[in-house]
Amino acid sequence: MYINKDAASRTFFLPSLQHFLSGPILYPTQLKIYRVSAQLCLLPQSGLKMKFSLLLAAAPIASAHTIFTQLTADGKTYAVSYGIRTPTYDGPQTDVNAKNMACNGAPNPTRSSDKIIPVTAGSNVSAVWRHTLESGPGDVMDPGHKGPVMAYLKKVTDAKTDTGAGGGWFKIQEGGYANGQWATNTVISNKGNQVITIPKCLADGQYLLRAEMVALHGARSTNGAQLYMECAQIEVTGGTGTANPKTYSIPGIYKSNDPGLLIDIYSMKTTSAYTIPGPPLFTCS
Ligand SMILES: [Cu+2]
Repeated sequence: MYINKDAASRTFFLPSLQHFLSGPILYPTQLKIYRVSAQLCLLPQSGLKMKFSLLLAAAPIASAHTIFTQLTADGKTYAVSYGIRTPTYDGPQTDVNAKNMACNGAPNPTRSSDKIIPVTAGSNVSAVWRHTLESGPGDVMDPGHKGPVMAYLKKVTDAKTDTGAGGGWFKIQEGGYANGQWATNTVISNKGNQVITIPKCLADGQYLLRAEMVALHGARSTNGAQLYMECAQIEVTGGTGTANPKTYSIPGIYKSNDPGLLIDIYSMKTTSAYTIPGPPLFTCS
């Protein structure tokens, strides 16, 4: 079983196991984690040994967290990290009140970019998600990571330097839970592409495009939701400029006890309703 040697990867093991084991949910106290060079071996202390063997044989789990690594805009897919503030480690943000909830950052080493990507208002762009900066389309995120997917914009004077923290944000895309399917799983099956329509009614100029996936496998406890986000630096042209979106602060759009962030997803049924966190969706009409 090959996974990140970082201790944080322990947190992904449990949802992975929960995904593959339909029966009991395993908690850390039931497991002993052995570190063998770059590999981690999980050995059950009792009980589930046979299921474990099957799991180890059948499913080398290599996809844990995720990163918005590159943008496709106006038919062009830009290089990984081009115009996007990508981290070298794919960990989540978990404190909804942290400044780094805006465009990622510590504890994940997040790098700036001196590039700005041109985008035509009214077009669809794709935020491309990958497990790591080196992963391909078959390795987007562990499918046991289930939750909503969202995108936000903020108009800025200088997209290369604006930290993103503070007011000015509005939501332009969201997906939650419908018919037993989470939006994150739709992105995974779509080869990591989160399709986002850039509203036609925007004013031209520079924006930060914040794409976000949320994993709720640990969200039964406060701050257990894992939020993944990066900001792309874009220049919008062709907008009609008629938009006057109500804007919100990041941090500020989420509370740790939001029903969409503090939730036991394993008790949900196919027909269960789910409340997507954050402000209402902005649309032009
Ligand atoms: Cu993860």
